[in-house]
Amino acid sequence: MYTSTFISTALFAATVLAHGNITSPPARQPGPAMAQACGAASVSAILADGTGPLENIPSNGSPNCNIFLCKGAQFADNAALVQTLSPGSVVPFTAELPIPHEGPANVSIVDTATNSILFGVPLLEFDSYADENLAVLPANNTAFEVTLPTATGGRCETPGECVLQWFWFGTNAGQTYENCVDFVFA
Ligand SMILES: [Cu+2]
Repeated sequence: MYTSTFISTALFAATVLAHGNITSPPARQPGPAMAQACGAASVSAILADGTGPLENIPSNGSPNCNIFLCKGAQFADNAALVQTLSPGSVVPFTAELPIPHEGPANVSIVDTATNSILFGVPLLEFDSYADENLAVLPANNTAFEVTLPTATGGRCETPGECVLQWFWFGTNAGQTYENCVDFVFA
């Protein structure tokens, strides 16, 4: 009994580990505020595999929890990670994609109050990202940069208002990935 439980647990872990995430700049992490908003199970799911898709993260159904905004991660847990960025500057990103799934991806500035893209369009878009049929992924899938808008209209000057969001949807896998970098313009 013990042995079979151990084996099935090990297999499960091997199956679910590692799909992809942003490694730099620092992205929002789960914490006590997320446990409060979304339930402890959602935090446990991310701690078990920080690269898993949104679809693997249970929500408690609370109106305070939106897994489809920053994977449910809350600003209150990440105030120390806020990046101060200059309008018009170039921001390099690194990502890891241990299990690629072909599909569209983008990086955009998202208004966290409305979960909508600011400044009109994504800063960077891929029609086809993380194509597992390629022998080697293009270098720009895991190292890329975005140029921030110069005309900010006074937006994104308050910590928590805006995030730089990396979004990727693996079409055949039916898996959605998001990581959010908290920032302010200054
Ligand atoms: Cu995956």
